Amino acid sequence: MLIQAITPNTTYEFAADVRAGLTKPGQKELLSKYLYDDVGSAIFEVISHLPEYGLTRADERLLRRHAHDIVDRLATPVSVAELGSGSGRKTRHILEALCRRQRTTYYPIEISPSALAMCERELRDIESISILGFEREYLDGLLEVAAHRSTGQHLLVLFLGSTIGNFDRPAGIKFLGEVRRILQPGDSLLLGTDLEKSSVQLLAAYDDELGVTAAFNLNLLARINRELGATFDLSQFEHVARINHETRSVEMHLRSMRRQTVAIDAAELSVEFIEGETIWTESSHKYSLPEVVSLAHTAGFRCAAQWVDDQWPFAENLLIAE
Ligand code: AVI
Repeated sequence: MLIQAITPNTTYEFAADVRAGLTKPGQKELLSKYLYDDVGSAIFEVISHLPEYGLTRADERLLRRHAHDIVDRLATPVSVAELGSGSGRKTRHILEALCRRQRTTYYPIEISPSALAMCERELRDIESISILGFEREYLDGLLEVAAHRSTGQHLLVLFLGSTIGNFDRPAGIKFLGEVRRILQPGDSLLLGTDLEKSSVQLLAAYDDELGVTAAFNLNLLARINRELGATFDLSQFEHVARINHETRSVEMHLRSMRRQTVAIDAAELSVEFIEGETIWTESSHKYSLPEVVSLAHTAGFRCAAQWVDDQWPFAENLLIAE
């Protein structure tokens, strides 16, 4: 697999984002994309196996059960681009169904080089597949993939695992609109969305008994210590999951257990925390089926089909660019 590398000044950008988030008046925050360094990505992989967190298994079940139906509905010939490929395990079902019909090029787009490498290892044995990975942000990568397409070649974009839920609703619609602008009419987007469920089920999923999600969240502070020379004492922060009924999301926070000051060298910053104050690190928005149809429409897609899991409320939505 060819991985097209970029070398942005990521430490500088990370430090600037941390400074902006921790000096915000009111609620302090850190961007959820920084949860996924190599350690965070490995912990997320463990989360996906937790009994309380059914999301990833529902996503995979749907893809396994309906891959042929999904592929039958696509305009062909088609190449596949995936936004955030992760390990590639779920994608195998779609790629195998497609490779039975045609030789297929698969473009995983990932900011994590280790995830790209893992995905290549997972999928390279599929017959009739070519894999060309892009170490890029989603939209930059998709622009490059679109530039590679030949005349008459359609694109299927995969945005699985309800990653869309980590955007707030307006940002999610804006993002889908940007994806749509890169596509051509008849191209498709397979969008995974976690559906609304009870608060009890959500709190268990985002604050599991074993403390894996807590470790995933706290790793963000450990990462800032490692990469930006900060002095966060991890034993003085605790993971909190809370439901936000207004935004229909579950939020992750890190709560300061006492009054404390933390220095962050690379951000030239010293931050004060009062006891009980939180840093907001992630929101996971939950959807209804009609809402997905309507947000797809707003972004310039027609929703051609929805498949819903029978064990964990989750939907795979096939959207066609109009
Ligand atoms: C990647 N994303 C869809 C996960 C979610 O459920 O929002 C990330 C996650 N955060 C805590 N657990 C899992």
